[in-house]
Amino acid sequence: MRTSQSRRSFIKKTGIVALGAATINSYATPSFTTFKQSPLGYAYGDLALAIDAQTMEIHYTKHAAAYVKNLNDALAKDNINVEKLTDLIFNISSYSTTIRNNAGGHFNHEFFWKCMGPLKPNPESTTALNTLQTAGTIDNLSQPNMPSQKLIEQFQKDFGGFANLKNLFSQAALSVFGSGWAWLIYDYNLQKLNITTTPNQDNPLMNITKIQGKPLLALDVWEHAYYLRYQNLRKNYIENWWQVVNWEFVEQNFNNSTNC
Ligand code: MN3
Repeated sequence: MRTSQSRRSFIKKTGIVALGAATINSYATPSFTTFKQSPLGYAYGDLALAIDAQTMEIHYTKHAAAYVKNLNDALAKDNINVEKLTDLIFNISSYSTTIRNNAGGHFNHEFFWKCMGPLKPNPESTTALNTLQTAGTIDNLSQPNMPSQKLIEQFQKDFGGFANLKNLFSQAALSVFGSGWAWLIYDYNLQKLNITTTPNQDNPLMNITKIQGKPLLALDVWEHAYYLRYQNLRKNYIENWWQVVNWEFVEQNFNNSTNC
């Protein structure tokens, strides 16, 4: 009896010690990474051509904020410490569904905010537009928010034109069943630009995704991204969204993906 009591006592004590150690490791070690949202970089109302201020505010301060909080909570709970978000994303098959959903949610939203911005005149775009207009090589000339000539030429090469890229991407975004994302990527296998979709909060960098590649542009087609203004009309949200695409960001991603 004395032995059994001692064992119980020992388990009780070590249990407390182990809990104490986990707590210190999770919350007090200075090197333990917690993820944070980056500032949006523009005002909630700046994308009003396509997305109303209230939707942007709720999306950023509630939905996107929840992914970061839930990610940090899940990592602390599982005692996982990584240096960068991509350390999780690239190896996502090694982690729980909770981490997959919330690491993806955090990564995708941080990326999505940068894909958009207030419309501003781009002299290079205007020149590119005029050149192509004269040459008669593009059909949608009413679009004020244009990519640079370099991107337009790449779209011509990989999709047969900027208008085709927009149509293919829009169709892909419309075709997502339920909640998910549409992506323009640099496809590692095909070694060219490609369009793809992912369900839920998955993305093309995850090692569980069928078509993998470097994201250049993303569109959130979860209903929380558009429902206040567009209700069930996802098609109208997608059409208007092109007006607030930040083509400079897309070009930076393109340059990084191909090192040219
Ligand atoms: Mn969202």
